[in-house]
Amino acid sequence: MTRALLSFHGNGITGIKEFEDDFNVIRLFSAKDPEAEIQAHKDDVVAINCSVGHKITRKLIESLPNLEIIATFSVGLDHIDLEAAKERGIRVTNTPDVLSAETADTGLALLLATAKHIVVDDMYVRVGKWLNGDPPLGTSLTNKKVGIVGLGAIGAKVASRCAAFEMDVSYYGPREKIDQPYTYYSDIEKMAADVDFLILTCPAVPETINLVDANILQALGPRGILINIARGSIVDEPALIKALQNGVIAGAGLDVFANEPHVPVELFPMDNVVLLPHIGSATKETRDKMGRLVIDNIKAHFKGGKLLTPVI
Ligand code: 8YV
Repeated sequence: MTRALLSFHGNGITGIKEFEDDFNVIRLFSAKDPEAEIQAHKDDVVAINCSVGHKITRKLIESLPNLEIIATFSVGLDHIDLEAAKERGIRVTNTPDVLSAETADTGLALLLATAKHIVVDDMYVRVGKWLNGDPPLGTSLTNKKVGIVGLGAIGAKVASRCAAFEMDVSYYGPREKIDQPYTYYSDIEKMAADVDFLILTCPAVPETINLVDANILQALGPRGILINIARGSIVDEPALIKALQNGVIAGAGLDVFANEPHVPVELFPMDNVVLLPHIGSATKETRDKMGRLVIDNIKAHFKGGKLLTPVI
């Protein structure tokens, strides 16, 4: 058997060439008929290299009898059927930590851009509107309250950045973290009612799907701004659109959407939203570190070594 590696993507700037010494690399991302490629190599596939947006379903896992490891180029795992992998004893790795600071920076960029109208004001200059007067005023961050949903590795980096901006930081999550200096809320609705900015950094798991619904947006209120750098599925998107249309909240900065790369067209004409194409971790430096981790995890597995960042 020639060992085959199913690659759903090119592994960023790190690339997948290094795999060629050890595997027959199946480049699904450039295949004419990816499904036919999978079928043709199904008995040889021992590893999967995937990322967000590549659904690693139970059906796919079960169709690959010799699969040993799934390495995802992401910290998020919501695209992988972990139960199915666990049942078969298939190892799963992700890319935590190396992207936490980067993703937090993107969160702050969105927060600043939304509150201070950076994107619309850039356009204000370019289209010559400034010649007719100054644009509407923005909103300060200093001394404002920010509530972070999920104080994990990324949330903690968002928190320390917000603290540096002299904001009053609180967080919501399944449990209080006594080593953290920020105010804990066990009730997200209460926190949303108390803060000016709500920043989502939690993973997409069954407990967080549609966590931010019409009630939470109502609680955040007409001066509140929502920032999402987590997953689109955490927000009830139709409810968010309504809230933005009706002034239930003041604005939103969104890096993630429920059905990427499709973004609800209702958001396009709104000048109180900033929309990004899921660039949380997207810098050369961070993507290179993520690509390296994917390669090193797969190599370690087949050398019988310890996985660097195991999930299961
Ligand atoms: C993706 C992300 O990995 O890590 C995650 O969970 O959402 C991102 O960093 C990136 O968009 C590549 O698909």
